[in-house]
Amino acid sequence: MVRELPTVRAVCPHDCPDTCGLVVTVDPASGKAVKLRGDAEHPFTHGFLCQKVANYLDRVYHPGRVLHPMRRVGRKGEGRFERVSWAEAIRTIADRFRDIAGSADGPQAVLPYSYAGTMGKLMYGSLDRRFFHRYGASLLDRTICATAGAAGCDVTLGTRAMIDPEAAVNARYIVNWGSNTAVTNTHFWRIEHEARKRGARIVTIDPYRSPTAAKSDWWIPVRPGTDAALALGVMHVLFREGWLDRDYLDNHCVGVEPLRDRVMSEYSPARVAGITGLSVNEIEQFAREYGWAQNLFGGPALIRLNYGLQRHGGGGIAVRTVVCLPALTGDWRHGGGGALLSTSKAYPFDDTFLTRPDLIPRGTRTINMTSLAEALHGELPGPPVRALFVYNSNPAAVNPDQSRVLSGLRRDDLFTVVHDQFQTDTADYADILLPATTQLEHFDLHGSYGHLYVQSSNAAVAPLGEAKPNTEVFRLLAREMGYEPELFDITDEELARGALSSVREFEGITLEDTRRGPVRLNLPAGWAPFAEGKFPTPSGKCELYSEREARAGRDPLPHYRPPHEDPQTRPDLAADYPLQLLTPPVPAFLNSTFVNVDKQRNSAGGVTLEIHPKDAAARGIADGAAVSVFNARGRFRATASVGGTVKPGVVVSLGIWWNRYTPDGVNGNTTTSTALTDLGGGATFFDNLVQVERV
Ligand SMILES: Nc1nc2c(c(=O)[nH]1)N[C@H]1C(S)=C(S)[C@@H](COP(=O)(O)OP(=O)(O)OC[C@H]3O[C@@H](n4cnc5c(=O)[nH]c(N)nc54)[C@H](O)[C@@H]3O)O[C@H]1N2
Ligand SMILES: Nc1nc2c(c(=O)[nH]1)N[C@H]1C(S)=C(S)[C@@H](COP(=O)(O)OP(=O)(O)OC[C@H]3O[C@@H](n4cnc5c(=O)[nH]c(N)nc54)[C@H](O)[C@@H]3O)O[C@H]1N2
Ligand SMILES: [Mo]
Repeated sequence: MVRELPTVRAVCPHDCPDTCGLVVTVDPASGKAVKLRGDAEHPFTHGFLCQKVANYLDRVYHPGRVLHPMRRVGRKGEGRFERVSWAEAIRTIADRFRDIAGSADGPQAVLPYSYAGTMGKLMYGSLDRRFFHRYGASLLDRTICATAGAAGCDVTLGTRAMIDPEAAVNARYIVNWGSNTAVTNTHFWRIEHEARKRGARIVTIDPYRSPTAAKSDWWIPVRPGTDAALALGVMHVLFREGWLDRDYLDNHCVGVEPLRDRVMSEYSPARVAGITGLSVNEIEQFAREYGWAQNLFGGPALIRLNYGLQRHGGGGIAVRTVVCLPALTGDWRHGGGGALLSTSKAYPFDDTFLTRPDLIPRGTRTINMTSLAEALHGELPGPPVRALFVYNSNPAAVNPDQSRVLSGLRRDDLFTVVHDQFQTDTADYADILLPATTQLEHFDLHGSYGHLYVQSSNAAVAPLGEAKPNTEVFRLLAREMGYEPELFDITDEELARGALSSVREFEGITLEDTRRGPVRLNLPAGWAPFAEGKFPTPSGKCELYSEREARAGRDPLPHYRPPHEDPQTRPDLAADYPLQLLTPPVPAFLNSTFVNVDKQRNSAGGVTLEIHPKDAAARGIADGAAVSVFNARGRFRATASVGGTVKPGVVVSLGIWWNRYTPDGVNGNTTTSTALTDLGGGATFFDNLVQVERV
């Protein structure tokens, strides 16, 4: 009887704000996990799991799991391997690392490459960082997802835009801004829904009629990359009509007058309409509803902004600009009002202890992960990249300018190690492929970027085959390299205990508590960090005007910066490639994770291209036709889906497919560029002009 078997509490490790609590049932006779469900007692995720993780056992017990260390026998990219022992694999890597360190190129010719395959504190970044710091490898700037928005928020607020997400039930005007909340943050969508039952209106600003936009009360189809202009137009109306919280502006903000002058002279609704593709009426109505939320809907406005608006050349300034809005209306005063990007900064984990930045040799270079194509082709300053160590990431599928990433990975003189649970597109290029444990096979400690609970994930089953957790791989490598035992002979539990240092938010929270279930940070219910100003900026205020930006030689005020590839400002480029392509994730996948699970891939269907009937007709493309999507960087095939999910001039192809499952072996990232955002050096996946033709 399954009901009587022991259960273990775990946590979903995936890169998603919800960080769900899991309960895993284990059959002691076989040592296998036989059932996995959501933790009904979890105060934020309430036992509901997305379709991907509800089927997590399909991933754990997938026949494609890498179970032993392997060595490449075929050509790079072919994916042919033979089994070797862990001892031999570790020795091979250490020998190569020692060789490189002793050569004229030095240890910086080794590039560690990782992102958020798991969000667990230990497996995301702990002994791996210590190892590469100790070795002296190049540092990696992890920009592929969130740095533009982080930098943008930082200018205005001094930290990420955040509130207590559970308090959002009190919001009465909720704006999903570049956020596919119903798909990418389902438990917060549930809260939005609860607020709607209490009278809230839900609006979604997105060039794509995403599932979230479709379920909202109002879809505002802004032109890609123009969100800052829209926010500035809203400010224009707020100043013009005097729909402002004067007291909040006077006491908690700097730069009100210069901002007013800027928006009154430069961002009239008529000009903003021309930039954003919205009508003057839409802009005026949105400004009125936003500025008058208290009167019209009986509660504060909340902007749930996310990543869509960040992935453009002006993504940093767009976020900086949008997060000025709640200061104008004073919505920060009210629990559940204001703006929410990420709660990650609410967790004061001791990352210095985990990663030991003091070990980094002075003068070590940093490589921006978004520039992997350039790094692999020797186009960055410093020594060539001679060895690449990939874990928690699948750059062959997720990185921009894919053709050049793949040609870089094909280099014969590059030594590539991949540590993963599966033989991904990237693993096909590995010289050494190492088997990784899944979340059910190791212990980890979790914060969240969508709620305020600390959790531990307990190991439910023994590692499958010879799989090892990330921490263990670096313990073995450190031992082989002869590194100091005091840095590496530390258990995962000891690492977790150290990360939970005794700062206020963790006071009284022990590791043992977190192993029994989610523990809320010591923050009051309805936590509203900026209710009384107290912004962690240099001035201590919300910086509408930023002295720091001025000193950095940038415009100190919010402004609109067009995308790199903007049909309005780059008519030369648009003459050949007139359509703005967006490639956000399909609900069945988590970035490129789960693409190899049949149930998920079948539910995703195939590679599609959503296109407006007018753009389709102009190209002789019928619904269901095979099309080719291309620009100067690359070309991929898709099936046309002609309809009203996009405006003319915009096309959408959901991803992120593994290349091997696409019609022609490359995914949408074959067209995306490695150009960076204005602030934060972030990726610009959605800033991408293409042409489409019938095949
Ligand atoms: N199911 C599922 N959930 C996920 C993920 C996943 O892959 N699958 N990924 C996780 C990760 S790593 C992240 S970072 C988050 C991402 O979470 P979100 O930011 O919510 O997700 P995206 O789909 O990347 O982007 C949101 C929307 O922005 C729109 N968009 C594109 N360009 C613009 C623009 O210029 N302006 C505006 N206003 N909107 C624009 C897109 O059309 C898209 O619908 O989700 C996490 N959750
Ligand atoms: N075109 C386009 N490209 C995008 C995006 C987009 O919207 N459009 N989204 C971008 C975003 S938001 C992000 S965050 C990135 C995501 O890019 P990545 O961080 O590379 O994410 P995944 O594709 O999910 O790949 C994670 C890999 O880590 C492995 N893994 C999981 N757990 C572990 C573990 O414990 N140990 C080890 N060693 N490996 C593990 C998984 O099996 C998987 O292969 O992609 C970006 N790329
Ligand atoms: Mo992400």
